Amino acid sequence: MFNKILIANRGEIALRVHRACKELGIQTVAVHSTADTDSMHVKMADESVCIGPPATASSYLNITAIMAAAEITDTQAIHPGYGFLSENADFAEVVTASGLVFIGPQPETIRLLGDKVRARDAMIRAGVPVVPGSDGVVEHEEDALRVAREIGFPVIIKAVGGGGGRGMKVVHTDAAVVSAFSLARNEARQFFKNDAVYIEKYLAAPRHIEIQILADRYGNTVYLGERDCSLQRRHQKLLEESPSPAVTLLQRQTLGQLAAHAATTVGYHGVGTFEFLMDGDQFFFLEVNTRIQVEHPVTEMVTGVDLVKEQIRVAAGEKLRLRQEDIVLRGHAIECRINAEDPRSFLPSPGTITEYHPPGGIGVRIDSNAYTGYRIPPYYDSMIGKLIVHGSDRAEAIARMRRALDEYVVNGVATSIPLHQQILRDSDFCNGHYTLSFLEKFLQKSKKSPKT
Ligand code: MV4
Repeated sequence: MFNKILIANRGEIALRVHRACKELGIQTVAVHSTADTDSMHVKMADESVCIGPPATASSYLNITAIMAAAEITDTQAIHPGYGFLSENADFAEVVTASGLVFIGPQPETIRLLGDKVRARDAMIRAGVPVVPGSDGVVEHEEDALRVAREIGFPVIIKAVGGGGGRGMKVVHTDAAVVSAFSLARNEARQFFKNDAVYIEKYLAAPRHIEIQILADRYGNTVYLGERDCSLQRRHQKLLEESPSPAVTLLQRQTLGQLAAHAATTVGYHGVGTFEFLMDGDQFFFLEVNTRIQVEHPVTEMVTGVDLVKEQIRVAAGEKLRLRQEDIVLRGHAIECRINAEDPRSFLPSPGTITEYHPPGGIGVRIDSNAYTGYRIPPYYDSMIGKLIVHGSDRAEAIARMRRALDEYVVNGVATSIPLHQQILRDSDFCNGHYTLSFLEKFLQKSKKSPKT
């Protein structure tokens, strides 16, 4: 096992990783920008190194500065958290080439799965269902039109280097294909420095279901159930739950076994997430996330498995101690992301938290870097924490989440707490009847009849 890990991140995930390290007897090194000197992750770590000015390009994305911090602190491994450098194959390569351990899959695996066409191809070969679409990259507009007509409108044009929703174009007619094709390519070139695009059948109102997997270096892979992440606005997830109210036991087993098998075929190790769209009772593979995800706690709450500790253990070369039959789902978990933002306009609301009192009690977990007096810097994302509850079933988890949201005091900045309180009282949400388009409709509804 490692003696010391550098955590190349900030905010709640840096704290989350620190906590796993402490339980494993590992020393931690925090890195931070000059905007984060007073951050909780810096206060809690055993050592800290300032790696640059606030701009992420100069600090949390600054590979040279992070490697220098690792060098001077005599670190053995680097945990990238989520976002920032977590899915950057070049970073993973630099870490490995410096003789350190990158806590994540191998650089080649990150590169393979980061290329959405290669990933789709690998999944087809592993027997995983994908959305009907083009056979690889579409090079010319004539081909785009032919593929679109073959699979039938609507279609979606996606960037090979994309993910997370940027640079996608939905097309409904022949006439719109040509302009959308060149627009998608231009955006892809700008955002991802790669103008390659591909085409899929567009599913209008699917659910977003993702399977958590965990793999060691020796080909042992387990799946840890699914998360339903359909509740999102413009690709920003707001609330996640596990298990999904829409997924049956048989579907969970089938999809889980497929994901675990596919992970093994690409030599995956570490934690990973297989994203699927669920349309009716059909599942279609979208992409693999090669990082620990924001919403991992709902899986931890229903499985009792500490995913970050397991991630560190397999990165250190340990064999998986869990077999599939050891993974038992118990009860129901829900996570609400608490953002410092206006619940109506969704604009960030940076500033000082004048009063902070998190909820507590049975089945309540807070993963947050907030405290009374904390000044939220304007440079980074607006998430100030996550409220996760566990209950014996979905109804108890919902009641517990309502109770915990009512207890949560965050003064001085606007937060998404009121929005969550409204969602937790919506009948479609409470019945489990919601898709990716839920929130848009919900916000229109609440505009017409504002209730508190
Ligand atoms: C889709 C889709 C519908 N049909 N692909 C968005 C991010 C990227 N991971 C893929 N995304 C989507 N791909 C087909 N063929 C709808 C989405 C999508 C979405 C997916 C997951 C989570 C949130 C989403 C929000 C809007 C659209």
